Amino acid sequence: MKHRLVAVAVLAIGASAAHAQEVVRIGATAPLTGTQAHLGKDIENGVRLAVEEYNARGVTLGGRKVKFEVMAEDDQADPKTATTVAQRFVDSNVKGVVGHLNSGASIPASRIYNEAGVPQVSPASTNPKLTQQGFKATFRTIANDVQQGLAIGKYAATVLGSKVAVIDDRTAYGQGLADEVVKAVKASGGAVVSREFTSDKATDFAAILTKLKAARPDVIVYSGMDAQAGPMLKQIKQLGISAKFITGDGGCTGEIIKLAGDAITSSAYCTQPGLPLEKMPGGKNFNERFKKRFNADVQIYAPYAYDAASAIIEAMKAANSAEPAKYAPQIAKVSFPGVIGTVAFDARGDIKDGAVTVYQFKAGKWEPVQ
Ligand code: ABU
Repeated sequence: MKHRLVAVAVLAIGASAAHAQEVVRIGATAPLTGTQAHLGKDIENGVRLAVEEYNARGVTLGGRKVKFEVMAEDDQADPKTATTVAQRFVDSNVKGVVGHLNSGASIPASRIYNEAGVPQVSPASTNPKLTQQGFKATFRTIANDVQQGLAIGKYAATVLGSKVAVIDDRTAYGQGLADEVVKAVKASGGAVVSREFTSDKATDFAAILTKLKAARPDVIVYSGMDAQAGPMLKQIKQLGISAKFITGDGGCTGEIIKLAGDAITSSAYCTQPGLPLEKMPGGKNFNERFKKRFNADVQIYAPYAYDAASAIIEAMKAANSAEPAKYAPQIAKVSFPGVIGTVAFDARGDIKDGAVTVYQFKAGKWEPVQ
């Protein structure tokens, strides 16, 4: 009798061990409060959708069923907070991180991930420096600002007008992109007639716009986020400046349309690294699943965040392990059909074949023009 009880107990323990799931934590970080929260939530939701769909399909690593869990953290678009968040992820045994949104957050945080050996895949940080540091497990699923700056500068100088004024927000993203724009304007035969800067917290642009007006630009390039670009468009109208306006992905959102009100017209343009959502190979289907799950529209970065989380999980599957030391080298080798297209990285960790799309504001929304 005693032997039978022991046997039953052993069987029960064996069965529960076989069913026990190993929890694998994936970090998702971006500004989840403040003026960029709509973009940060877009990233968090993209990661959540990927994780939920992999969990539903079921993933087994090293013979054990795993359950992926998202640990979401607010970096407040702040470089110092981003490093605190990065350390919190490392201390919480997070196996991979999707983030950050802002280049100014991703770059300092990447040092902490690199030292701890935790892979980082940014879905939004476009400053080229992020992947130029020589870190082996730093990747991004979005084209960088060398490509985006070239597209903006060339389009501004050759299509919108040869006299170009450039304003940036002095963040790693804004300043880095503006530098690339200036190079491209000059290379395209245009002239930079004014170069001004503001900050990513500013709301009043009257002084720099008044100064810039005197240079009579054909086009104003704003390199920063929608929270500044929207009010800036209003103040451009108030000052009677008739120049065209173009901004990068940080301002290429639905939010800028709300913030600018009737000051946004068909003279406004923007760019996004990547294809329009409806032209991404998996875009239409992703959009439907995203809307159904979150009752929210995709802003910009959700497909890139979904594919970033997928790249981490596909690499774990290839390594048959969630241990960063084992699966990190596999991220460099992934090649799978993502929402945005084929997800594969070059030797630096940048997405291969990153495209840039130019949009014009028409009939109440952004329409791709090139
Ligand atoms: N790519 C635009 C916003 C994010 C960044 O700082 O790079």
